[in-house]
Amino acid sequence: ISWTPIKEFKEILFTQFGGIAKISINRPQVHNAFTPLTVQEMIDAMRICQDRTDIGVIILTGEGGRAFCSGGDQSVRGHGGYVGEDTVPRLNVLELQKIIRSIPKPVIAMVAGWAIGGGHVLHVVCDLSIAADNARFGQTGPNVGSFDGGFGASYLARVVGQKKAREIWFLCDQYDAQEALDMGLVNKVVPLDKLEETTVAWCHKILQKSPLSLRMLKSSFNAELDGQAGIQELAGNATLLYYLSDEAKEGRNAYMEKRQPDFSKFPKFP
Ligand code: 2NE
Repeated sequence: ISWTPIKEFKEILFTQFGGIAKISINRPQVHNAFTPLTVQEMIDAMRICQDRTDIGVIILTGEGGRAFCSGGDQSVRGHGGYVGEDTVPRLNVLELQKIIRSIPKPVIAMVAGWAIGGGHVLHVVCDLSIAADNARFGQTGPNVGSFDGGFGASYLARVVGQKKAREIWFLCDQYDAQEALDMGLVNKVVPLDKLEETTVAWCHKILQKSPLSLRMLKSSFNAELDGQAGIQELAGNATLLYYLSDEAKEGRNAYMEKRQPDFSKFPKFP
């Protein structure tokens, strides 16, 4: 597979293969732990993916084959958050999680090796997760003085159930790929050397589907869980669909032409 660079970043690789974008954390020396800059670059890349109409699906992964992501880089954890060059402590990974959930295109976590701590939460919030047989999953917060009580707790519990989610956080055990599959934490397990090929094949299947249908489905799945913000997302998509209709265009045209709108020809569906 020949990936073409989309944009140069310092701590991630951002590439494209047809309608597939790949965002890959490039800090393998620390098992792809993230700094505020890594996260900001992933946010920028996600925004580009959202705006680009030729991109239909996004792969989130890590370089090196030994780790997806090991969470926040503890060496830059300061007083109140993770600290970058601007010396401001941040937890901007929470913003990234929200973007992964709300971007109207499927996001697939392609997990080789460690998906641990905040790195584990990143795969949890992706729409789908495909794991290599060397993948290992777990939370470490209570070991290192941290926790993620947002999606990292509540959405994890929706995925694997309350008992299992509490076990994952309270014991901080590590789970192999088969165990993750058994608890519904990942969609598929494949040999490491088939990971990218399989993920790209899934992407190609998705790219053949109706993009508006996928968009509506993603926001529908979110709406049930995300309260008013979820309904806003779903309703925004309803507005998009309505704007595509002649009925909505009649309203706009009448306003622009300074006349009364004539909605009489539009059916009142049962
Ligand atoms: C992932 C794990 C279990 C792997 O163990 P192992 O033995 O295979 O590798 P090793 O030797 O621990 O790691 C290789 C190098 O990567 C660094 C290590 O310090 C080591 O560096 P050197 O000794 O070779 O110099 N490294 C690995 N993870 C790192 C990290 N997160 N930050 C900085 N350096 C890291 C093992 O490495 C591990 O347990 N890692 C720590 C996982 C962790 O606790 N992550 C933070 C959780 S909190 C969080 O992510 C978070 C949150 O809870 C809420 C909001 C935002 C973030």
